Amino acid sequence: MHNEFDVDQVISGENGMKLYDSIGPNPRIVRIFMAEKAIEMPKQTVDLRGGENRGPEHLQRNPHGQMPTLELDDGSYLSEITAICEYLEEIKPQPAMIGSTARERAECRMWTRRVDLNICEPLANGYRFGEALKFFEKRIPVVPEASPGLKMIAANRLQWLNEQMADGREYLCGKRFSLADILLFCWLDFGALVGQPVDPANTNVKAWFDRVAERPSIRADPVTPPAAKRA
Ligand SMILES: N[C@@H](CCC(=O)N[C@@H](CS)C(=O)NCC(=O)O)C(=O)O
Repeated sequence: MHNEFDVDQVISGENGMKLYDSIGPNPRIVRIFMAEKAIEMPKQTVDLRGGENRGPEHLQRNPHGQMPTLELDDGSYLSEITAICEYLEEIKPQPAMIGSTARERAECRMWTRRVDLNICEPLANGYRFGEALKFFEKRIPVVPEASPGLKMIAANRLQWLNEQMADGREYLCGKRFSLADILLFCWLDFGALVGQPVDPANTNVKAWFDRVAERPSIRADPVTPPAAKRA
């Protein structure tokens, strides 16, 4: 298994890891995280639109049938984007995208969890149970009547975040660009394509979004159209 002394191999992609990749915000988050840390590895595209991620071969990699999934050098697999990013940060700690100290790491995890639970997940499920219902109803349990409420929660918590950012911070963790920013950015970028744009009244969030959008890692990996046609 890797440790932090494998850094050169991690950078050169000779480490035996492989990213099972696809369209969608979650794989994009991991790709941007890797780009920020200059981590390269082979990628294998899985056809999410065609449902390959729900087929037996991918289910054996990730029993949740979701994307992305990271194959490790011993042939085992990791999924869930935050777990994948935590693993990559541990084997290549610099540049730190989670944190260099216990305090920094905790701060990033706090913001990652806040935006994930309160904004990204409700936004995603608002879309899956709404515009993308026909696409997702054969894949996951769906609750169509929850869609408007979930969208309302995401919008409400974004407004809350806008108030938090009135302190003039550059990024969610102050001056540090981190995993929390990548996660939120990718979901808001996607939200704008599926009927959940950021309310322009959230001027602090909008300024942060425009700042993050200029990063080379983001510009090099633009948002892709949603997999689902409108229900
Ligand atoms: N909690 C998972 C979510 C993964 C996820 O929902 N991935 C989407 C792509 S953005 C997916 O696989 N969608 C297709 C499907 O569920 O069939 C993570 O953190 O990785």
